[in-house]
Amino acid sequence: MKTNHPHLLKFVADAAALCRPDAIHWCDGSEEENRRLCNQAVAAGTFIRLDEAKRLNSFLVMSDPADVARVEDRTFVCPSDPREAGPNNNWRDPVELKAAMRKLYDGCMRGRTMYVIPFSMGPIGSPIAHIGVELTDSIYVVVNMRIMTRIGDAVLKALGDDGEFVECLHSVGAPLAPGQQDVPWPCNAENKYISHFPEDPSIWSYGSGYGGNALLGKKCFALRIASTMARRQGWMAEHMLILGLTNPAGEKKYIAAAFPSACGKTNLAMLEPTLPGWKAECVGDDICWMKFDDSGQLRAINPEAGFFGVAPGTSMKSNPNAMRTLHSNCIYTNCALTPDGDIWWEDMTDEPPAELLSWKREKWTPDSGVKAANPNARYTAPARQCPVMDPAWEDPAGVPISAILFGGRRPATVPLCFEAPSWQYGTFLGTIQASETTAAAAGSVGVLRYDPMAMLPFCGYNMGDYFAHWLSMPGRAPNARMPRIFFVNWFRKGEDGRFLWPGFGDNSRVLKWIFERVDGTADAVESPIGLLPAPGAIDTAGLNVPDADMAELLSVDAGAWLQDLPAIRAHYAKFGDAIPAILRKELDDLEARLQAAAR
Ligand code: OXD
Ligand code: MN
Repeated sequence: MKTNHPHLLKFVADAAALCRPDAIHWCDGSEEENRRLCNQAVAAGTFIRLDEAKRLNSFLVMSDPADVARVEDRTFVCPSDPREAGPNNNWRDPVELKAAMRKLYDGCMRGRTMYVIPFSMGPIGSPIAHIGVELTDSIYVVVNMRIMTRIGDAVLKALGDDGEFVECLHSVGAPLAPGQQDVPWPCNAENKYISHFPEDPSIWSYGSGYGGNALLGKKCFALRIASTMARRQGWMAEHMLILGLTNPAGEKKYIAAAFPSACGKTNLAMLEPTLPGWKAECVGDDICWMKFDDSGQLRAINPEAGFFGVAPGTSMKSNPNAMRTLHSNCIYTNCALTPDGDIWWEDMTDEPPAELLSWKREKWTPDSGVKAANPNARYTAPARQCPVMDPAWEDPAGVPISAILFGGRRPATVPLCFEAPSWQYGTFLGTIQASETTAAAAGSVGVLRYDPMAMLPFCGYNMGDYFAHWLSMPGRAPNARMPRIFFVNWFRKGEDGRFLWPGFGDNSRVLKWIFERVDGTADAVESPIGLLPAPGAIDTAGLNVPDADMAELLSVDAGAWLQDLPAIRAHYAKFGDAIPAILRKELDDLEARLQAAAR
C-alpha cells in the first residue's frame, strides 16, 4: 500500500464495499500506466487511436448521444440548510440524497475496476493548491484527469498521512454481469446525479461519463466545492481565465476574466495580440483560484493542468495557439473522424472534408445536413504543450492579478469596454452580467441569461452570500490591494446583424487600454454605467473599423439600459434577502443616473 492515510484508506475501503468493483487500481500517474489504460480503452472500442503521424498518442472518443454535456438540472448542492444552497442551486436533503444514491452505487462497479486517482488542483505543494481523490470506474476519466490535473504518487506524497482532501466518488452507473459485453461509452443516462456535499466536503457523481459531470476536479471541486472553501477561508475560486500581458517596454501585468461558458475564454487566454510589441501569455483558460499574499496582493493559480476546450469553432483563425497545442497527447470527445485517421470539427477548416465519420459514428458528407462534430465536442490537451504558456503558469506562489474582466455575449446594449470606478461597483457589475446561452450546457441556445461572475452554474452556495463574499474581500487581508474591475463585450452587433468589433487578436487593443488604465496612463470619460475609453484612447492603428462603428461600440444607450432594468430587478428578486443592501443601492443609483441621462 502506498499510503497510510487512515481517512483515505477508509474512503477507498467504504466505496469499494459499496460499489463492489472486481479490482482496485491506485493510479501512479506514470506514462506506462497511461499507455496501458489507453490500449485497454482501444481494445474495448471506447478509444479510437488517431494516426500517429498526424496526432501522436492521441485518441478520439464518441460518447453516448445521451451524455454530451453538463447536466445542470441533475446537479445538486446539498448543505443541511437549503437556504445555504440558495435559489441558484438544486438542493436536496443530504441525508436523503445520500441514502438514495447509495442504492444506486450498490454494486454499480461490478465487472469493472475502481481507479483511485489522487489529484492536486494547482502545482503540488502550492499554498494556493488543494488536493482531491477521485474514485471512478471509467478509464476515460483517469486518462482525462491525468491531463487536466496533476495525479498519482507525487500527490499521495504531498498528502502525507493526515493531509486534507476532497472525497470524489464517480461511477458511470453501468455494472457488468459476468460475461456481459461492454458498450463503448457506458453510462446511465436515466439516472444522472452530480451531487455536492460542501459540509463533508465530498462529491458524488453517478450515471454520466462526460467531462464536467465526471472529471470531478473541474467544475465540481475547483468551482462548486472550492467556492464554499474560499468563502470560509477568505479567498476566491472563480470561473476565470488568467493571462499575462507584456507591453512593448517589457512591463507585465496579469489579468483574470470571467465569461460564461463558451464565450471565448480559451481564445482570449491564448490570444495573439495584433498590436506590435505586445505579448500575451496564458496561465489558464477556465478556473482561477486567488489568495492574498502577505503584502495584501491577490495572487492567482490555474488549478488545472490542461485544457478541456470546446472544439467546434477552434481554428488557425480563431485560436492558432490552441491548434498548435493539439499535436499530440490529447483526447478528443465527440469530434468527427477523417478517413485518414485525423479529427475534424465545424469551422476547423474553411472547406469541410469530403467524407467523415460523425460523432454519432455515422457516415457524414457536407450534404448530410447535420453537424459532423457535436456542438459541445471537446479536446483535452496538456497545458504545457501550449506554445504561449506563461513562464510563471506553474509558479506555486501564483501570479499577481491587476485587473478582473467581466463580459458575455451581448449583441446589444453593452459597450465594448468600460471600467468600474470601485471594487464595490465592479462587484455590482459582475452580479448583473448576462449572456446568450450556448451549447456548453444542456438546454436551449441563444437565450439571454443572467450569469453573475459567470458562476451561476458553479457557485456552491447561495449567490447572494457569494456577492457578499466578493464585497467582503477588501477587508479579508490587512493592506488588501484589489484588482481593478472592467466590463467587456466582444459580441456587439450592428442593426444589420454584423459584429461591430473584429475580436480575437484585436481584443489586445482593449487589453492595452485596461493595462494603461491600471498604470494610470490611459484616458477615460465618465458615463452613467462607468468609465468609458475616451475618444481615441483605444488604439485602432491599422484596424479597419469605421469611425461610426467605433462610436457605437463605445456609446451608452441609456434607454436600452433602462429597458434591461426590470429583468435585472427580477434577477435580483430571485435571491430575495440574500442580496446585499449595498448592491440594491448600486442598482437604484444606476437607474437614477440612467434616467437623468435619458431625459
Ligand atoms: C466549461 C464550461 O466546460 O464552462 O468550461 O461549461
Ligand atoms: Mn468553463
